[in-house]
Amino acid sequence: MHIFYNPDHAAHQGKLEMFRGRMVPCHEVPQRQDQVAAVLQARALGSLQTPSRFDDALLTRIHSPRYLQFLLTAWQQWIALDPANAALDAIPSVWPTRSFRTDIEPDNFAARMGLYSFDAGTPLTAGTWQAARSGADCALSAAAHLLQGGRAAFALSRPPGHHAGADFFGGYCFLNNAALAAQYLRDGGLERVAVLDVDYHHGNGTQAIFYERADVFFASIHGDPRTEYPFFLGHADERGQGAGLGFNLNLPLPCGSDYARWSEALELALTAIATYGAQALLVSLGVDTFAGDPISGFALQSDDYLRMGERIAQAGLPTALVFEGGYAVEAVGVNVANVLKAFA
Ligand code: OKP
Ligand code: ZN
Repeated sequence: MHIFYNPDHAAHQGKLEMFRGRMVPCHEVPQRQDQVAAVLQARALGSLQTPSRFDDALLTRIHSPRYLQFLLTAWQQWIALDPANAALDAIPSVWPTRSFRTDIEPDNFAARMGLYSFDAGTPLTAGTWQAARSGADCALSAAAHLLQGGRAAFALSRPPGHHAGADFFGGYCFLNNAALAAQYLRDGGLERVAVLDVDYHHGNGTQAIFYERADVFFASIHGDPRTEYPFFLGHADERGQGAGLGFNLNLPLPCGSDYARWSEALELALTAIATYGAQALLVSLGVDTFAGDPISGFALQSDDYLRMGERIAQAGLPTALVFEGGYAVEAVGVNVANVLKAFA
């Protein structure tokens, strides 16, 4: 198993996120990736490799140029407001909701932060661009490995990506690593690519990016958005639109779901992916479905991830797995390693 780890991930280290009226320590911390790397090495599940550097132009296959330009320069804009801002993270606080315009990029920095985001839980820091950019390289390296004939690769990237849309960040995500990898496979000549998102939270960014396309099938198993983040997308009746109608599958589950329940949804997702005729599989691998996860509501146990990996491997497709969520830091390594074991 080829494992591409993000050597720059710790450059992104948010301090606080907004939660129930107060600022609380960020859940999405560098120790998450370090913990996964340590367990993968201890269990000899593959060699950790630095990703190749891919051309910036690949990012515009998924993200808008003005969004990328903003992310690249946001920290400089933030400290230009006041040098003392260097000690703080930049956090959005105002958004263009229904009836507002989004075609004009405001001159005000706080307004630009709101234009390009959807929540106040995602601090932008001095090293966010550097970390997210190298994280994207990990996902692209994993995809490139499949195009070279590899059977499986793991992108150990943080920050995560599946909530990031074509032109917005949020949910701890800035660049949509799985979408970039899926597009890379398409551009490399594969005609039908599937994304299976098993993170506890619905991958709203990935869904939105491919919603009107038939060439990338998106399937997601997640906490019901009526009660769970990101709330405003991820319902079962979202099946795609236009040319993409029928190529989006959402399988929301109630809080408390255990592996018996969860694995029924996995069967449905993998059957749909097989019927679609996918030539390669991207897995948005969040392990925040774990019973001990501090921000999620499913009840999977560490051993369940062994069965999850076995079942996904049974699909028999070239597979790139991309790290997403998982916030029980002491268990995140074992849970990811258990999934990868079946591919190693
Ligand atoms: C990212 B991934 C908002 C806090 C809500 C956001 C959860 C993001 C999960 N103020 N928490 O899907 O694991
Ligand atoms: Zn998640």
